[in-house]
Amino acid sequence: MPEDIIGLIRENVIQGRITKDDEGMDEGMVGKPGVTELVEQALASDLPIQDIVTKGLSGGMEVVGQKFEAGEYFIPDMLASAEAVGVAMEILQPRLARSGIKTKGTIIVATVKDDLHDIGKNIVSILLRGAGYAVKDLGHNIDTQVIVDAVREERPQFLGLSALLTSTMARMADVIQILEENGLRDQVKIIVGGAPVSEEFAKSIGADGYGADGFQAVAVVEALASGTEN
Ligand code: B12
Repeated sequence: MPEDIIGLIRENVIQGRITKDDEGMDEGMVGKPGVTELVEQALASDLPIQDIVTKGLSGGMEVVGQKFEAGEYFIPDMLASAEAVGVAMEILQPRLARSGIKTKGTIIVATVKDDLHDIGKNIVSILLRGAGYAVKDLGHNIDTQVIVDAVREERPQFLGLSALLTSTMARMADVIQILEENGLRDQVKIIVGGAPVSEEFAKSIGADGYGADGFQAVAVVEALASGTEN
């Protein structure tokens, strides 16, 4: 059943199993398809990439977060799942990337200072590239001044900021404030995202847009580009 493939991808992200040879958390998993084999099966079955990403990969990471919070998972477990998502996105990337298309605009993305979470930002980057934008990914744990300097030098149309910790969300406001102080705020549209970020928070710090997931990130950028955002 094709729908089950998505469920199995989700389960194997939770197990942190990249290939059929991996053990995972539960016993008796060796030999069963891992994320790599399952994502390839999903593509061969023409399952929507949006479902693979949101229900399979992000859905799995959501459960991993719950398990970490419950004290059931530890950092190495989170990392194993994170790696499985990274491998899956590498497989999906060629399907998402459009070749030979004139870029619609440039976007700089970064995870803010003191925040090491980069899976969500990477997904956003891949989907934006797939939608035809030239993405410059500065990486994670990026100093506020480095982001500001990149905006000054590269003059992108968009800046996408990611934060996964309540303690690092405020760095997004810092970036906006320093861009303002340097007279650079008006030349770039800023979108923000990450699990603790909300539409309200985005508005409160003066961002131009918020996306709850990678697909929304693309929709928000497209709306800002065409001036149809509210
Ligand atoms: C994987 C993970 C890690 C990995 C990160 C590996 C990596 N390379 O990214 C590691 C092990 C390093 C890690 C470390 C820590 N983590 Co952690 N981690 C997670 C976990 C389980 C999953 C995050 C993830 O990848 N989600 C999947 C992706 C696809 O979703 P996403 O990031 O939300 O991104 C989507 C959207 O948010 C949106 N989006 C994201 N960015 C952007 C940007 C823009 C512009 C837009 C528009 C949209 C957008 O689109 C994305 C794609 O759909 C979360 C739990 C959770 N539910 O979030 C905890 C979580 C974020 N971690 C947490 C904690 C506490 C930590 C540590 C402090 C643990 C510790 N004691 O050391 C450290 C902090 C390290 C640091 N300084 O950053 C807490 C944060 C609590 C809080 N309120 O702040 C969480 C919520 C777990 C929990 N429930 O307790 N973590």
